[in-house]
Amino acid sequence: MNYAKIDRAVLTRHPSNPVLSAEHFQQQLGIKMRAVYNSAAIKLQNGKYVMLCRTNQLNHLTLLWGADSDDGVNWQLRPEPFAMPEDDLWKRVTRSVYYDPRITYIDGQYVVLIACEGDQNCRVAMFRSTDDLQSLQFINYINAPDNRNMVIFPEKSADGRYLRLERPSIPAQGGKGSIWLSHSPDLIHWGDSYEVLKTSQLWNFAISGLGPSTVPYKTSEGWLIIFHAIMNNCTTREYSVGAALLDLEKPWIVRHVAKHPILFPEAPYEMQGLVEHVCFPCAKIVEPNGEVKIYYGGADTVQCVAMGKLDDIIHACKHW
Ligand code: BMA
Repeated sequence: MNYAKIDRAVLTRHPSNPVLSAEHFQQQLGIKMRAVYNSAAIKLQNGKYVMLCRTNQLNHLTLLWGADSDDGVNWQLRPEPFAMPEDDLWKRVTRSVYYDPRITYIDGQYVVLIACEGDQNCRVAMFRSTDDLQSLQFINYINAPDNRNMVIFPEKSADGRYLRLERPSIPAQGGKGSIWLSHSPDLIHWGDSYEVLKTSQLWNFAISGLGPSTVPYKTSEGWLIIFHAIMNNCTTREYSVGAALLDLEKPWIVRHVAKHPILFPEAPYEMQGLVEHVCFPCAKIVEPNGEVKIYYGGADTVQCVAMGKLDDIIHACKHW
């Protein structure tokens, strides 16, 4: 029989998990929150780490809350959340939630994409920061509904265009379609789009949906992408974490994809919470020594980190 004989995990949950939770808000700031999860994290040019935390208040309305760290594991919450726009369109677009931030460093600035759900279904708001993520400046919404899970590549294409991965919702596919890639001359206007990875290429663990999750990382074997994968069953929707390598020149071509998740819900803080059986990544940081930190939400309730080695994840893409 030809099947992947998987003899070891490529990711290890950090023993400090969850690295941020509502309890940290209570301990550090004396504030009651309901949940903190699906947060973006990045290592700044100065070597410090910043997290943009998706935070649910007790009424489940969102705040985006900054946290700082010297090691990417122990986080200090800032005293106040980020100031967000206050205009009427923002209120309408984010009436339910704004969520699942992603941060890309490109052109000497941090570009932050945040999915928004409200009166216009899902749209993605783009912000930028030129002060090491101390503040965010709203730029624009960068899609007509319904599209989400957007991540911008950290480099432009050979012909000088920005690249993003995204997950447009396709009603004929139950709203949970494939990962796509689009191009832009200016980060605002997007097109020249290609389908990248379909649920049917992975079958069971991704059969109910897929979405790009973390900023692509360039390796000699291709652009490493991490995605979330959804499998509906009788009682739950399991969200696990997948990995693939995209062609360096034509990143809409999948060179290798792991046919098994590299992380799936097992720990109690992933199996139980506001939404059960969820590992949902929004960031990865690759250290100079090849250590990878994957930042993911557990059960839509707590913020977690899993550690691995770049070479092992590439191995999984090629051989699992
Ligand atoms: C997805 C997103 C994520 C969430 C997941 C599980 O559709 O909304 O933010 O973690 O569902 O509830």
